[in-house]
Amino acid sequence: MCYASPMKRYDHRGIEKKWQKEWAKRGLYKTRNTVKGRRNFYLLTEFPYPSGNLHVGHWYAFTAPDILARALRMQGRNVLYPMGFDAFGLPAENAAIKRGLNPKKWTKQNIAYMKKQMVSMGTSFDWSREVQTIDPRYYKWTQWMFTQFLKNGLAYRKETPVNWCPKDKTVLANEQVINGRCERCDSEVEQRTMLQWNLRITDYADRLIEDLDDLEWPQQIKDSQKNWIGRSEGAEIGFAIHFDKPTKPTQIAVFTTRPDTLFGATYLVLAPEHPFITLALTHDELLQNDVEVREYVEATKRKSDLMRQENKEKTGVKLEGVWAVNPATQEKIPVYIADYVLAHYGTGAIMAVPAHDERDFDFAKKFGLPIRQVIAGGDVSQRAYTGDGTLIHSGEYDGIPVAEAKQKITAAFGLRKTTYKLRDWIVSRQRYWGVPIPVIHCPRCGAVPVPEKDLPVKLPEIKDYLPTGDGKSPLAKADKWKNVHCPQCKSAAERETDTLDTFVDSSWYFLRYTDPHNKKRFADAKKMRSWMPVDLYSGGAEHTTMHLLYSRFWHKALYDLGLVKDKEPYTRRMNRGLIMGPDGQKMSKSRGNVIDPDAIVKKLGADTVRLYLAFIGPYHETGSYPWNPDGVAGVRRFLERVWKLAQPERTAGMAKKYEDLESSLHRTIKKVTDDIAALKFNTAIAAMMTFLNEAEKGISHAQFDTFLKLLAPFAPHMAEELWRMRAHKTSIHLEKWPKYNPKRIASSVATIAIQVNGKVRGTVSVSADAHESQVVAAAQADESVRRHLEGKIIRRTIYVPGKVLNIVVS
Ligand code: ANZ
Ligand code: ZN
Repeated sequence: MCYASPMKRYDHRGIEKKWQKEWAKRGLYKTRNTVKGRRNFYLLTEFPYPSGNLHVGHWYAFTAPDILARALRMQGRNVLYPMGFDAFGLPAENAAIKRGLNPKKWTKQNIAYMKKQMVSMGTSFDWSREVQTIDPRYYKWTQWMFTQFLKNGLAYRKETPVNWCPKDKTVLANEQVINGRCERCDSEVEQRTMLQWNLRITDYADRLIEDLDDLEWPQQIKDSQKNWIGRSEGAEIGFAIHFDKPTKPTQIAVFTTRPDTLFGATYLVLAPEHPFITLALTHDELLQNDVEVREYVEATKRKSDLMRQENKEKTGVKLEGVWAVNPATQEKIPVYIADYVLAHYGTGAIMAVPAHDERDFDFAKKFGLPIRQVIAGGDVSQRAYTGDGTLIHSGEYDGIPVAEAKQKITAAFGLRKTTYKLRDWIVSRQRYWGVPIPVIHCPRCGAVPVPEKDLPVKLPEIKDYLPTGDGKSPLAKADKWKNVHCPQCKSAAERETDTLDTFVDSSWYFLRYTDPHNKKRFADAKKMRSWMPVDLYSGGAEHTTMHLLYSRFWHKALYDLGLVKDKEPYTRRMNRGLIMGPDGQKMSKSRGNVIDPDAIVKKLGADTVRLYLAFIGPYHETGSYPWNPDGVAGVRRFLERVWKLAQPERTAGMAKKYEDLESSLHRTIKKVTDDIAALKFNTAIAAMMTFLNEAEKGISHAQFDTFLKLLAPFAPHMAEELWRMRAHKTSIHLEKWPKYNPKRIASSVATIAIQVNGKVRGTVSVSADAHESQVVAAAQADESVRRHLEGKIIRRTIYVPGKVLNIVVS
């Protein structure tokens, strides 16, 4: 008999608040460095800028790995899943300035709010390990590491050509310039030369490439880093330079990856910034057209390297009165300056081979220069031939293939040389909101690192923190702070007033999580040992050639100084996908397609949003997934059905096992377990949905308990509520993960009758949920069926799942 008992409503709001409080009170996610019998797992997800509030992307970044963290804990691992804030830097500072607020106040306010939001997601972060890069107790160690680098020659100060953002009034790293524009504010970037602090990342170029081999990273991420580092094997070849005026000849070296084409070099091109030009312009009798040259040099200054590399009409100026000699042919060839040759790549000079290089071809056509083919294999009348072949018009080298000729011509005329696209990392920022560079400039001793006992150099509170645009940080005006005595000789000296790039702050934050309160070291060696290297690092694709590369370099530098034990910080890396607006476009305020997660959490609950985001696509792939309101409603309905099924009147008296459901349950356990491990949260959820369909026909108490445990990492609040409703006294999140019985899975075998053109010809045994294609394959392998298929063509198949397969042949 059935009584309409008042069913408890699924009140997500009450439930979620209640359990979030309770978990915090019980310290459920406090992580100890070691726990007996549990292996450690370090799961890291990139920490956010305190921009104001969390968007859907943050939800995706934090809640999906949270599923893995929770599952791993139930599976017996000791999991570190920490969180913090990358709180210095331009975005926060710009936002504060826009609102007329002090950056510190603004940042702190945002952190407080965002933390609340992160709790509202039901994330299992251990907040006792929170790291904020603006905390002097943290940046003391950022500064300390910088001083170690300085003492060991890894940090140096140099007049450096830099990208200057006129709006943000600061230097930008190459990585922060996108198509000639500032990554943050989209202003066109200018070129300036400034005295800057650099880190020697280029010293690590080879190791940054080679050590990728040992990492379990997607190939695509490895390739991006390799391309960014851009190692080129080639040769340096010297060209003699002669003048029309009676002046002593000199030499210019070029870098080439095609020494085999030397006989086809019909002119030289120098970057307008090449030191030879600077020198020639001070001896104006050398250049017959020095005015024209000077003008071109000036015009080039207004262009960024990226603009110069764009494929458009070539420009340049011939140096009148100057000649080069091709060392292979002894021919006199003209010398040009052109902005397509970059000053800071290779030697800043090239030998131009128009027959075999596209840019040189375009240039030669425009300036009427000779095009001499030296590699057979293609036609060079319309365009350059860049393919392989054997040498022609190359004297004694004729008939030799390209690869061999490269070796031979290099040996005869030049030196082997490897060049990189990667530049040293400029870390000076002329901004207030950052870590002060811990250096004191002394007129006698030079740049002196601030001694450890005087660290941290605290960022002073100043009134006028607006960027000045004069190339100096606002700290330059903080006289009281700036004027100090030299730590070495005690003379009057000045502090460095630039601050560090925020990518420095984030280059080691994951080490601090292992020992966040240490006052004596950046982290205790033993504690680092228990967690490092990070087992899985989840992040955004935009960091592939920035943070991800910088932090690998930083880690290697620490490794070389004996400060960490691993060569690489992250064993596995994954770049997650992007959540798009419902229209499939990138979410943006101007498009009006921004989804506000807070509103949905209020209406439908954090569990729904978590589950929806986990369901939206495979987590380890970098696809883009449009937000679908129907999908959200769908997962909410799923949760409501779970809720309903849990009500006492549904499971009352269900003490006996529902045998039919048993094998399905075991299959679901296996599928959810495997899929979580593979980060395929979407198919894990699909499996739970399938299971629910069956369970609604009848489920026992024990079976339902097992199901709840599978659900717990995904919908932690609901799972906890239902668990406790069922009179369990302790948290479901402390339960052991269910194990499946392989026998139970195997027992779910179905016998399928196989028909050929409507007549039963045999039977096959397959797993009950086998796909049609699997059944067809099994049928084709069956002896008695095969006899009826021989010599025939399968036109189509009709499958009644679990029962009959009809194969239509003719
Ligand atoms: C002669 C030549 C002949 C070249 C040929 C190419 C093809 P990657 O692979 O990117 O390293 N180059 C060298 N320095 C340059 C600079 N500062 N600015 C612009 N271009 C520069 O490219 C190396 C090639 O780019 C070099 O090889 C040089 O042109 C050019 F059939 O030398 B090659
Ligand atoms: Zn001194």
